[in-house]
Amino acid sequence: MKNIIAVLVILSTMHTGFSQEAKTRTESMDKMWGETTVSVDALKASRGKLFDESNFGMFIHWGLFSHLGGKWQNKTYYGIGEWIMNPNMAGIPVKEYRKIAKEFNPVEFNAKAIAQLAKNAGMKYIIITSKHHEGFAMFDSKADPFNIVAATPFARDPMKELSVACHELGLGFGFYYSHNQDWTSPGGSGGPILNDDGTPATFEEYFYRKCKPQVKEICTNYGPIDFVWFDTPGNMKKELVVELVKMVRELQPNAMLCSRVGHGMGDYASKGDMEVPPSNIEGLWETCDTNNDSWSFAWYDNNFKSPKEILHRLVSTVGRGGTYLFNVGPDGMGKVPEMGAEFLLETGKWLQKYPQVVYGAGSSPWGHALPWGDVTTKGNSMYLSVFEWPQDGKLYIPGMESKVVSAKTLNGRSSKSISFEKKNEWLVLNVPFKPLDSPVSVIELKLDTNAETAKVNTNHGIYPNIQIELLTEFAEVTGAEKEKVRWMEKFGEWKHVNQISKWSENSKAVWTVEVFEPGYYYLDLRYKGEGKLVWKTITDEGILVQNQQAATEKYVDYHMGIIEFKTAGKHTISVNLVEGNPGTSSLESIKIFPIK
Ligand code: FHN
Repeated sequence: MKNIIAVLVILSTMHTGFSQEAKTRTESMDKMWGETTVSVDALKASRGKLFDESNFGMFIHWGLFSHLGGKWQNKTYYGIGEWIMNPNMAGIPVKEYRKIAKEFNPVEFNAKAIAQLAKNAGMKYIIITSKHHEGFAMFDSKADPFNIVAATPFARDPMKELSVACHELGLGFGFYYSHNQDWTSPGGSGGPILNDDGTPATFEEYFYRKCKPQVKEICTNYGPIDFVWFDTPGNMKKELVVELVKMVRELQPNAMLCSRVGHGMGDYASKGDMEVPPSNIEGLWETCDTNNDSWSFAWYDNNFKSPKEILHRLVSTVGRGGTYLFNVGPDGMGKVPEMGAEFLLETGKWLQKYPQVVYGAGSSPWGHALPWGDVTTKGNSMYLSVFEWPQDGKLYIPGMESKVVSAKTLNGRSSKSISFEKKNEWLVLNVPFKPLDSPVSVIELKLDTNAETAKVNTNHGIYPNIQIELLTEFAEVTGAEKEKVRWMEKFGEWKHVNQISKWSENSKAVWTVEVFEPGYYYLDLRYKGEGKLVWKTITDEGILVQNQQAATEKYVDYHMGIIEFKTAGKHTISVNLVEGNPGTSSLESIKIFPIK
C-alpha cells in the first residue's frame, strides 16, 4: 500500500512541474542566461513557432521495456508497459533487468518509415524517449554503457537514424529524457541506493556522472533539435534543474522545454497525461495522450483510439488553445503496431483535406466544447468540426452575438454555401441531412470580425436535437466542494474529471443555460457513491425532479426523470443531494436531452 501511494505521488503531483512562472520566462532566469524576457508572443514568433503552429506532434515511447511488451516470466502485467520493472508492476531486480539488453535486437526498426508515418498522419514533429525511467539509453552514449549501441546485439543508434529521417522529411525532432528517475543507476531517483562497491549513492553523483553528460550528448550529436522533454522532476533541487536548463539553452538555443523539467523552468506547460482540458487555457501548453492505454508497447493492448476519437481529442485540444502530442509505442522489433498506424493514416487523410482546422488554428470563443463537436478559428473564419451530425437538417449554435457573413459546408477543397437564420439568440444552420464527410464534417463560418475573439454568450445551450452534458466544472457551487480528481484505471492509465462532493442540506450546484425550445427534456445525472441516493433538481421556473437511484463506486449515468422548460432563453438548473452519504456521493455531470 505504501508503495502504491508513493508511486501515485510520483506519477501525479510531480510530473507536470508547471507553475505560473513558466508562462513567461522569469527575470531571474533571464539574468542567469543574460537574455531579455521572452513573452509568450515573443516565444511564438521565435523558437516556439513550430510548437505553436503545428498543434500536432508524435510522441514515441520506446525502450528495453518494449522488448518485454508487458510480460515478465510468462506473466502479463497490465498497465503502462514502460513501468514493468517497477515494484508495482513486475518488480524486476536491476540485475535481471540489465540482462534484457542482450536480447534486445529490434531489427525491424525503420526510422524512415516511422518518420513517414508521422508525416502522413499530419504530425509536424517527433519527440522520442532517449532514456526513460528504466535508465537504458536508446542512443550511443559514451557517458554510460547501459545503452542500445554498447549493450545490445542491435548495436545501432536508432536516435541518429530517426533524427536524420525527421530532418530529411522536414519534421521537427526532439528527445524525451528522464532526468530525475533512473531505476538502474545508483543515485538516480528510484534507483539503487548503493554504488556497485557498496558505498552510498547520491543523486548529485548520478546527476554529474550520467544525467548531465547524457543530456549533453543528446544536445550535441543529433543536429539541431526542437524539443527536450524532461519528465517527472520529483524533488530535484532547483540548482540542478537550472544547471541542466542552462546547458540545454547553450547547446540547443532553439529547443523548447516542457514544464516537466521542473521549478517553472519550461517554455510551455505540459498538462496531465491523457487529459483534454474542458475549458480554454491561456498561454503555450500541450497535452500528451497515447494511442491505446499504455505509452510503450504492451502485447495485449489493442484498445486503439479510432481516427474519429483521435480527431476529436486533437480538435478539442486546439479548440481549448493547446497542442496535442500523440503517442505510439513501437514493439520490441521496432515496429509501430499496425492497427494504431492505420488509424493514424486515416487521421492524416482527413487533416490533408482540412488543414485549416488544426494548423495555426486558434481557440474557440465559447471556451468549451459544443455537444455536436468543437470550434477552431483562424482570422475571420470559424471552423465547426461536427462529430455528431444532426438528423434533422439543423445545426444549432448557441449565443452567437458577432455578425456571421456567410456559412459554407466544406469537403476538401470544394465548398457550398448554406443558409442560416438567427432565432432566439441562436444561429441555426440549414445543413444537408447526410453528413458531409467521414469521420468528421466541417462547416466554415465567416464573421465580420476576428473569430477567436468573436462575441458569443458562453453559457451552455439546451438543444432541441442533441443531448448536452453539463460538466460540474461549469457549475457555480455553494456549500459543497468542487474539485478536479484523477485516478488510474489500469496502472498509469489516467482518467480526469471534475466532481462535486461533500454535500450538505443547503448545497447547490447551479448551471446557467440558454434554452432554444421550451418543452420536455430527459434529465440524467452522472455520479458515484454508495447505497441509494436521492437527488433533487429544480429550475428557476420551479420545475422539480426528485428521485432515488442506486450508486456504485464508478461514475454512472442514472435517469432522474423529465424536466420542463416553459420558456426559451436563460434559465438556471440547480442540483443537490437530498438523501445518501454526503461524503461519498460525487456528481460528475448532468445530461439533458430532448424528448422527440
Ligand atoms: O512516468 C511517466 C510515464 O511513463 C510516461 O512517460 C508519461 C508520459 O507523459 N510521463 C510519466 C508520467 O507522467
